[in-house]
Amino acid sequence: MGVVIIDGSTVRDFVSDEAQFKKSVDEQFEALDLNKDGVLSRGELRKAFESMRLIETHFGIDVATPPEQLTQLYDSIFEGFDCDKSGTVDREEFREEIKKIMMAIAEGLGTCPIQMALDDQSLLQRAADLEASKASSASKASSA
Ligand SMILES: [Ca+2]
Repeated sequence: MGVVIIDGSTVRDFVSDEAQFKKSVDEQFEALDLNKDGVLSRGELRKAFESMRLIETHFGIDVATPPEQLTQLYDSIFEGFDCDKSGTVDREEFREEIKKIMMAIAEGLGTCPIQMALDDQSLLQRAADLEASKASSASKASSA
């Protein structure tokens, strides 16, 4: 968990860097695909969102959400990812939806930088890392 300062352009740059974005999202996908069958099931995706704690917390404060309401929420998230209604989420569907979510986050952040406490593996953390590495590689001669 680290604290980073990001704004909308940090996130947008990350999403538009296709190779980097694909690599990061693919890694997340593989980590989430617990039974390694190449697709995400309803349960696997639910675990992912539970671990991101996007829904149970509101600005870092736990809010009590009734279990049946949570299940409805997770179902609607799943439907959003499962474009072809196959009952599973494949790599492309996952990437497309993550892209939409990231762009929505970028939109929400706008041009006003905010501090966020992030999990080291989160995509927003990756976005911040990418920006930092670009900034540092621009200022020093290539030594890799
Ligand atoms: Ca799976």
